[in-house]
Amino acid sequence: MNSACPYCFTRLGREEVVYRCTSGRCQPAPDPQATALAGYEVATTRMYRQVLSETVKTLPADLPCGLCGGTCTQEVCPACHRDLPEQWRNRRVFTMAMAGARGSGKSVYIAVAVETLIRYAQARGRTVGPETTGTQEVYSSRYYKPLYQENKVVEGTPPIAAGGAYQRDPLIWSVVGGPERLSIVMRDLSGEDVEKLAGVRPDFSFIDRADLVVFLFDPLMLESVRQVLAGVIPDVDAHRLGARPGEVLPRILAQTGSGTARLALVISKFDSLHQLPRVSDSRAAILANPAAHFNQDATMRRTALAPDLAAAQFEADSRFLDAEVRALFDRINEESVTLVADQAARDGRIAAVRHFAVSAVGESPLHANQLTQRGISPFRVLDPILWGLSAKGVEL
Ligand SMILES: Nc1nc2c(ncn2[C@@H]2O[C@H](COP(=O)(O)OP(=O)(O)OP(=O)(O)O)[C@@H](O)[C@H]2O)c(=O)[nH]1
Ligand SMILES: [Mg+2]
Ligand SMILES: [Zn+2]
Ligand SMILES: [Zn+2]
Repeated sequence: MNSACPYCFTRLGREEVVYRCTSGRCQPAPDPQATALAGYEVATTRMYRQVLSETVKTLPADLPCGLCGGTCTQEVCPACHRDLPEQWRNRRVFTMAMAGARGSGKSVYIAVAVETLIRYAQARGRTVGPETTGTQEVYSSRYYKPLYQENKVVEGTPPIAAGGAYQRDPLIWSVVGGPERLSIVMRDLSGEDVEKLAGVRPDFSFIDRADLVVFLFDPLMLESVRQVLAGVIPDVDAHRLGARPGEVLPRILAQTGSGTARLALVISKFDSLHQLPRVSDSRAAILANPAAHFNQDATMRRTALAPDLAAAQFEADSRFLDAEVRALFDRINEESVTLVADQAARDGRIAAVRHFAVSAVGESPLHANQLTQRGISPFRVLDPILWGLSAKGVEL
């Protein structure tokens, strides 16, 4: 697993390097290629490329600027021209993107997955920390604080072209203590953007290049589930009800084609389905089955096992869960979602698809200002990420 650009997810070749002028004398100019891949205006200073050849056997650490005579020291992505973090070229980089309709739980998932990842890695003798101060700041103010300190419902992620689009910069986490330093890059998406996606878009091409696309399917968006659960689950988020997941997934899959990305097709807010046994519903019996894999979570228990054994158990458990969740899609009359994803895998547009069920919060919020009563109790949140990592040969 080579390094990859944390913005556009393009793998960095070992044969070329691009630097941009950092003398301070060259002014940034509008950059059409960078703008197209970003989805908003980007300006860059003059860039210079060096390719390995007969005469150049090693890549230089900087390049002279032909315009101002200064030195170009900032390495940028050859595709989208964005600045790469320091020492980035030699990292192993795992890239993942969150996808789903408005309110499907992407941002909450990121917050809870990061916290769980930190705890899980710690139990495995590793540390996970923010790679950049940007990640630290955005994560803390937009994800961690609202959820873990203020116990509030987080705000909808603004469209990327709008002001205040904090998701422009990816969240970058480094995992230290394993065989090699690993970086995990997460890109959050605005459901509003996703719902408007039409055709194949350069600014969404990172989805195709991602190692893992986590697509959140919110069961509460289904009329059939909503009606049954009315009265059991409060409707705090009714005002930001998004599109049906079945309409959104094809828009995401339309961005794929290279067969790189693995698709985790995830039923989010699974705690809400756990409420079905409380009401009289034909699906209650399956969901109430205590032996079902979607009623158990062994994530933290596996950390006590030897890595090989933990990986084997995870794989077996995850395959069972996949089958159960597939069957569940059938029971909620959304088998078309599974079919569309399977077709993309068969056509080689994505590398694979697997089904998951997660709950980030663990319960439905009663008020926008009170996210949980019992505190956040994540359920199976790491599964999609562990699956994606394991496919790349990384066993956390
Ligand atoms: N019951 C339950 N509700 C959840 C869970 N996770 C998120 N929610 C609810 O879903 C709402 C939306 O979550 P967000 O993470 O903001 O959704 P999003 O997908 O980021 O939405 P956009 O940013 O608009 O695309 C939250 O405010 C919670 O009320 C969960 O695990 N269980
Ligand atoms: Mg969001
Ligand atoms: Zn890039
Ligand atoms: Zn210059």
